[in-house]
Amino acid sequence: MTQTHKTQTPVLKTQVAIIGGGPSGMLLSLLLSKEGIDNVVLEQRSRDHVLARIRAGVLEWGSVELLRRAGVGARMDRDGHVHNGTRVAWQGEHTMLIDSKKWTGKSFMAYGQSYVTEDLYAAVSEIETPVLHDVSDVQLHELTGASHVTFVQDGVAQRLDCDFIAGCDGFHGVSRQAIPASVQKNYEKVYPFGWLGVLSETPPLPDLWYVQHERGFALASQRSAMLSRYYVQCPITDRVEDWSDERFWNELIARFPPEIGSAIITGPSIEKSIAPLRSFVTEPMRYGALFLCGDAAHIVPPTGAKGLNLALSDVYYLWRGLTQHYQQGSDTLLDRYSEVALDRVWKTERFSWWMTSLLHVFPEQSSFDHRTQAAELNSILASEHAQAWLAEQYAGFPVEDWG
Ligand code: RFL
Ligand code: PHB
Repeated sequence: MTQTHKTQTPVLKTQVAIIGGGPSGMLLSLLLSKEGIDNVVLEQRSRDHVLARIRAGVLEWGSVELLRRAGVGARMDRDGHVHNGTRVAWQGEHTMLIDSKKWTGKSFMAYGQSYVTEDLYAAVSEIETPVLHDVSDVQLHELTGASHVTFVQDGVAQRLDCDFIAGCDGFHGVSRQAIPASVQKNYEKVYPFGWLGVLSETPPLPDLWYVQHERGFALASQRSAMLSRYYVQCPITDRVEDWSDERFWNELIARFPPEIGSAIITGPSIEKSIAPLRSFVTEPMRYGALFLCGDAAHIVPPTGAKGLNLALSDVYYLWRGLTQHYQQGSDTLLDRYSEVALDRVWKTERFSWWMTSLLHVFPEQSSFDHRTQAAELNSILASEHAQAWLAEQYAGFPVEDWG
């Protein structure tokens, strides 16, 4: 990053301006810096705020390998928990293993998004790439011309000139809004329920469990040997205050088959929050110099554990494209970015929607719908082909090996 003063406004200059310092923005920054590509990250919140967010917990093997390749795999490999499959229970009695190792050769890793983000922040600050926190009023300009970003930091208006802008600023960010409505098409589905999540300092169940029950969906996950993460489907109108710890544990356990529910070790919650569920895709993911990555371009309901993984595969495609641009002077990969990323996005959107539809109770659901949901799970249990297909999708669609 270089700095000049044209008028009163300080003008910074870089090759790639990255809007958003979540996992997408920070991984992209790290990968670009390692290729010698100059970049600046603009993040609206403080570093402490970003690192305190509790979100995803499951990394596909492709994500694990990408993080290792970026040089941030050491703590993940030490503290993460490798799983060869995940379990599903339904109607309080049936169970099945989605054996991803058997059907795809791939495992997955339980390792919290907050740890991934911490590892990325540590690596980026070590190589001294600028990450500007607490910036406000970020605006994108001239996306098909002399692209630049303006923002305010510490009350001072600034301008960042750049070749490219990576919009990594999540679903509520500004980057997506900078694409003219005439070229943008949005697809959206909002689900009529939420997930109440609880973090507790208790030993988790050994496996991840996705649970369908007539009382609603439940999920048992983990962060470490002494940190559990659980979720129950709840009405979207509920507030966290409606859910005492006692009510949460009773509801969670009631949704599991009794022999598994009785193994859940309860304790005080250390975090409790309600998340809405949404499917969303914007097309295209590129407009002029702007490339959208991660939640800025798409949202999946968390039932398949895919949001962070999709964000990381977008970053992979963009990193390869930008590297080709700067090192080989060719834009063939950048020109295909939107098409290639969206192919994987839509397959994953379909899977996440399907897992959500299969495992949740919908308000308008009839007894017929409830029985066909159970019949679908019984059909998967009875078919090795269906189990293999489910395992392939849970393990994650291949990331096209390009560049
Ligand atoms: P993020 O994490 O939202 O980061 C965006 C960053 O941009 C900043 N920002 C701005 N900065 C500058 N100017 C602006 N105008 C800005 N507006 C926003 C924000 O402060 C923030 O720091 O997006 P990113 O990097 O694309 O990462 C996406 C993931 O966070 C998300 O997909 C996952 O958390 C989704 N997700 C899961 N994904 C998985 O792969 N596996 C899981 O097991 C999983 N579980 C989950 C989840 C998401 C959940 N919630 C809360 C919706 C479980 C839950 C409950
Ligand atoms: C989590 O650990 O937070 C988690 C695990 C699996 C999911 C969603 C969230 O599908």
